[in-house]
Amino acid sequence: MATPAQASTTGPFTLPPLPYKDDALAPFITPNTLSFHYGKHHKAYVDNLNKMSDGKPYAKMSLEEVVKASAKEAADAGIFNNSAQVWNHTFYWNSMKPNGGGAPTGKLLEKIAADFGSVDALKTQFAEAAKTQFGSGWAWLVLDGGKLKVTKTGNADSPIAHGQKPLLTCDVWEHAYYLDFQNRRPDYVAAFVDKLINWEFAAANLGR
Ligand code: MN3
Repeated sequence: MATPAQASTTGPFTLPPLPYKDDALAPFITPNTLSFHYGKHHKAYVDNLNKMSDGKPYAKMSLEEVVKASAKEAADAGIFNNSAQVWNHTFYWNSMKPNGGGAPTGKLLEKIAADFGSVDALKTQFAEAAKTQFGSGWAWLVLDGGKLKVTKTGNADSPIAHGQKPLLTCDVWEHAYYLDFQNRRPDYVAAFVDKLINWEFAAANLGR
């Protein structure tokens, strides 16, 4: 029983709509998980960011600019954590699609073959990063200095704060999977890699 999320109505930062219906990723990610993860967690980051940035120069910046600027200011860790979590979550929703998984094509496939050897090698590395991120965080496929790499970040941290260009991400905070998989993070990660990845989104992020 999903509760429709309320769009934030105060402040410059908004909660973007989910790119699919809340039952679109079932049975791997259920409407119950999406209603909490998107409707509560993601929304709370937006609301917190609006409160924390009120009256500050950050309120006039784009979300991506806020992430990059606040990453350099230790005193603005709260702004960084909430802005990066807003950005990371929107990117995560788009990294998945109904009937996802499979394999990429075209330029992305060629680039993966060049930088990882094969799609299976990339999938294995990505799953390993997602499973071994200690505690809360994210696994990523990024473009870094012209080369595709698998990375992981802790808590709210985001590759966009480190000069890398993300192509895909998997949220490995417990709130992403605990209602559906309990402590079985490896099963959630396997479902993400095999059934949910949106390779068209990754290809669009790689660019032409
Ligand atoms: Mn999350």
